[in-house]
Amino acid sequence: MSDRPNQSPEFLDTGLPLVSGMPWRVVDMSEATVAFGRKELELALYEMPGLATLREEMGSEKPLAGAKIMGSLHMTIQTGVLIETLIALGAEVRWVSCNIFSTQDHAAAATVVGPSGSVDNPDGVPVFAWKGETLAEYWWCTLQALLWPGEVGPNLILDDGGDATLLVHLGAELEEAGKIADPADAESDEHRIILELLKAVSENVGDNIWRPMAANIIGVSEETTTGVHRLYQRRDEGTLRFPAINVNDSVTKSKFDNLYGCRHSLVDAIFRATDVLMSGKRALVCGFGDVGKGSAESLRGQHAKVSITEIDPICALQASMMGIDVVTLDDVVGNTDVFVTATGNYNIITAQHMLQMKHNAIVCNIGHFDNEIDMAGLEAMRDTGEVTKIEVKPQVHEWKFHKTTHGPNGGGHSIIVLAEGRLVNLGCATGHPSLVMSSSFTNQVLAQIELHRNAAEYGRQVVTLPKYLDERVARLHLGKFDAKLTVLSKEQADYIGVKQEGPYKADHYRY
Ligand code: NAD
Ligand code: 9W4
Repeated sequence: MSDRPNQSPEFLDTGLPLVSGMPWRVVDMSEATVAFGRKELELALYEMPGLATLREEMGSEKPLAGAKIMGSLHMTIQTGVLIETLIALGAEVRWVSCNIFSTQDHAAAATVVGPSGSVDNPDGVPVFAWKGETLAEYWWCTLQALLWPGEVGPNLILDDGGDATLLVHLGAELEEAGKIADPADAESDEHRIILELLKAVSENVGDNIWRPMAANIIGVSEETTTGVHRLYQRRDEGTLRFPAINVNDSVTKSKFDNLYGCRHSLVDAIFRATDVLMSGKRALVCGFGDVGKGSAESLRGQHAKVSITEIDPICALQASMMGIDVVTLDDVVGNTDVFVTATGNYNIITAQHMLQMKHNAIVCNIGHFDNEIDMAGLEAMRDTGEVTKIEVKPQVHEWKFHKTTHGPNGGGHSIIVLAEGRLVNLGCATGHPSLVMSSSFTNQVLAQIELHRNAAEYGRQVVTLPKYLDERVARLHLGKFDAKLTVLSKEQADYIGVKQEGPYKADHYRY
């Protein structure tokens, strides 16, 4: 950790000065950790051809020269490759994680040191992130990355979930209203921390911080559904202060994040957690959207007998056309070995369902972040002594029911719950592989370049990247697979009514 002296008061109970002036803050800058991070960054770059090719093609042109990008996105190895690509294209960058648990500390340390720096003389990017931040520390980190030394702030945001965008907007709104944030008005613990931060800034730094910062920001690119949803809300309310590019809905982002990523990481997570053979087992995937489709394929790849549940007849018909049985959970709950939720909905597997499951059935969620499986119901049964929770290892728990009679020797049965009912591919494995993230992050880089060049043309709107850029992201990845595209002749292009160089499909086309 760096330890520059500072006069600023401590922020809440973080032990950190509100405005730190620290050049970065990560938790482990040991030589071994930095070397491990650097090696993984090198390996990941080779698996992120979109980013590598953008560096080769545009590195000398520096299309991001003058861009000051504040990034709020999981500080992982793949994100390190994204950050170093933005730098290679000429940007200045400051970074935080968008989740208190998602930082890979070796990635954060190696990104601070940079490719040509050393532990004693870091030469990389100011990163403020570590695994296991408190919420107060999390918002402190976000503030540090937004405060740009010698400047009013960044001119671009790269956001995942919308927290950086939120802080700038709330700050500017309070300043405009001439109000000091009142933590007593908070709607939640996290909201109170945000209001404490804004109050502390106005009292200790000034009451004209956020307005100039917001005015200096020409745009934001947003990674996820949640963040995009918040942006459309602001756009509709007329409170959005700068244009936004919705990266989430690029085809090359969503297919990779939802379908191919989960196809890779579901079984990976179950294996790392349990080492149980999937072949021949009965597996049930609840929800057959892209995440469900990827999950079902993941399990079918292991020759599990996969069934799905659906509410939507179109998705149910798609499953039928793949030879997958469409069933209801109630009908199969007693003879299924592995349950996976992927609906984006809540309360899919209830405690009542769990009472009926086979002994040692595996239960996990890869969909909405924490309530597709009714863990609260299970906890309530634990309070009454009906069930005991036994830790097998972190993220793997046996829940032993005492009142059932279909367990060993007619006693109570157990189930194995992974990742506490949260996203199993993140809790029990390491999320998406680099190649999947390459597709998402290449969209991010193109979005940042587009905003840096043309933000003024967009107004305060939320837009997706034009299809020719989505196609460009795909093109940038084809070489990795030795894929050779057929070139459309002029006559063929005219015949189907497209340009030879694309885009090849109408905007409403569903891939
Ligand atoms: P989607 O909307 O395409 O698919 C969800 C499907 O679930 C839909 O077809 C819907 O009809 C069905 N469904 C809804 N309620 C149901 C119910 N009660 N029973 C059965 N089916 C039901 O969404 P998606 O893109 O597949 O994403 C699903 C969830 O996965 C989202 O919450 C998303 O945020 C999350 N996600 C997770 C990861 C990951 O890495 N773990 C990656 C991407 C997305
Ligand atoms: N990760 C994460 C990891 C651990 C973890 C409370 C203790 C998402 C996308 C990418 O969210 C991510 N532990 C948690 S929550 C949690 C979240 N808890 C909850 O109890 C444990 C995450 C994107 N991504 C990849 O998928 C691969 N590289 C990437 O950048 C990363 C992390």
